Amino acid sequence: MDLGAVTQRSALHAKPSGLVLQYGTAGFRAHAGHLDHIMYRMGLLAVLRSKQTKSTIGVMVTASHNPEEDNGVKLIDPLGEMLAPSWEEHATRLANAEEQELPRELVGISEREAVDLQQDAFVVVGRDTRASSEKFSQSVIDGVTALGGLFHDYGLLTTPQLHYMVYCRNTGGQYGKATVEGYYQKLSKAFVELTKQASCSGDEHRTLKVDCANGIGALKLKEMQQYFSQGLSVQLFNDGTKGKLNHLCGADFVKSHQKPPEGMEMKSNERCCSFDGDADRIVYYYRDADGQFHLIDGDKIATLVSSFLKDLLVEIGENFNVGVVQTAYANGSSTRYLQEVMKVPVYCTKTGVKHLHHKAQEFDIGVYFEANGHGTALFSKAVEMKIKQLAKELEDNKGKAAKMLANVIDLFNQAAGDAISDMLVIEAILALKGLTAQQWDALYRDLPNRQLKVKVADRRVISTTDAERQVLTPPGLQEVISDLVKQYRLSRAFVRPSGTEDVIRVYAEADSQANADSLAHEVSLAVFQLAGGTGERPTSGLCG
Ligand code: NG1
Ligand code: ZN
Repeated sequence: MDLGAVTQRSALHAKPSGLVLQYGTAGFRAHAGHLDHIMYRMGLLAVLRSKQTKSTIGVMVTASHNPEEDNGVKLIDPLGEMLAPSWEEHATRLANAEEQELPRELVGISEREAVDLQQDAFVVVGRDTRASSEKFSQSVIDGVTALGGLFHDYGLLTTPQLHYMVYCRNTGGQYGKATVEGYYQKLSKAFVELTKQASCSGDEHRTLKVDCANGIGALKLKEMQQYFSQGLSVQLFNDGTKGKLNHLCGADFVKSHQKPPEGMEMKSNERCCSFDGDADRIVYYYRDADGQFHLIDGDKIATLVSSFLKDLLVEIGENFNVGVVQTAYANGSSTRYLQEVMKVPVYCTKTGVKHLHHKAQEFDIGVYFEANGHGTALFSKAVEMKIKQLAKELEDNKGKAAKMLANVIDLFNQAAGDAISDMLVIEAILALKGLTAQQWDALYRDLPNRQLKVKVADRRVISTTDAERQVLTPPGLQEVISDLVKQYRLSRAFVRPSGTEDVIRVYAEADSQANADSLAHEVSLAVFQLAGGTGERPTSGLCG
């Protein structure tokens, strides 16, 4: 390890002294002005991780749905997964080491993780469309080369595309070709094959309006649409040519405000969807004949997907174990529907896709979605092989079902939640089942809910247990929340520190919107009082 070169180059990416940042739910996120040293150091860390795992590691520069002024970075592990938790700690330590401590910290990590420094390192880099991202990806590359690592810069990519590239490269191309073209071809082929089997449905069923959050999704969908146009035509809005990234649009805006994005014309009963800023989340929605807006979130996507998969499994007579993984943010109605009507086992993990992803890997087929629309379905290797073999052997309806399953496996991004891949899966299922958005929405009725944010002096004062559904500290807060919940029907509420923003998040649901709003407000007040709220006391009617 040439520590001289590392230190010398680090001076060009100097850490503002005293600045402390943490590797959170999705890597580092902060105002772009605070991040250059983090980028350089994540380049360094990626080299160590690559040497240790003897694999290609990914570094993605993005802050997803955060405002344009923010940015962020996360590392992608060999199978396209989120970075292992022990390395998140290394990331935080490395990020917070003052300039003179940097070499010692690097040596410490290498020793603790038994990194063979003679090993080659290869890092792939991708970035979103933020103004600061290009320069930041250069800082990452500076870090990679300072430690003697080799790299490939993919330039502009959606986050899930970079996960896909990492997975392809570490499976010797078995999963697919590690190029943007390879990604388009693999997904589009599976989609077109699938939709060919749909009985002819009217044109309106095959047109979809997509709000791209003024982000990278617009560029990539524009490039990709020619590959799948046989099965679907997409109309792009908020494509980045006029509006600001994530501003009054995108999946996060639509989900948290429960209203349509600006910049999209919606006629009644038109099927619409929104991506977030780095295209790893998707939510659907429509207006009914009375002009009322209806949101179809990640929970309903998980329900649609798992019911489709279960039907096909019944058809081919295979009894694979299918599980659905959610977080505490899943709407209570969705959990009830999955368990009681669909008879699917449902598990709850902590927020953050790495938790859901790992849980989903325990099943033959694991479907996981956060309510905000981030998710995918995972198929074990054995199941994939079996289904692909049945697709060749079986005939008639069974053969048709097995072929559909084989294509669905190829269409889902097995490395990460992916708005483009999920969109194509959903469109294929709706076409095959002949369902409109309204019919899909009618599977169950969401319980009214509200999310709020509370500012506190130090969000670490709140700790949680039971997959974040119960508060452990500060003392007394859980009792207050439990008492408040008892005052409403069909109610539930919980609070947790955000991993991507400096706030406490509050969630409440109840039998009516007014009650969900009121419960969320009362819980916010309790958080403000018992967990060291700062600034103005929460006022009712505020939307998080
Ligand atoms: P935090 O800020 O930790 O709540 C948010 C989302 C997560 C996840 C991450 C990463 C909610 C309530 N939280 O995390 O689900 O998607 O961002 O983007 O939606
Ligand atoms: Zn995202």
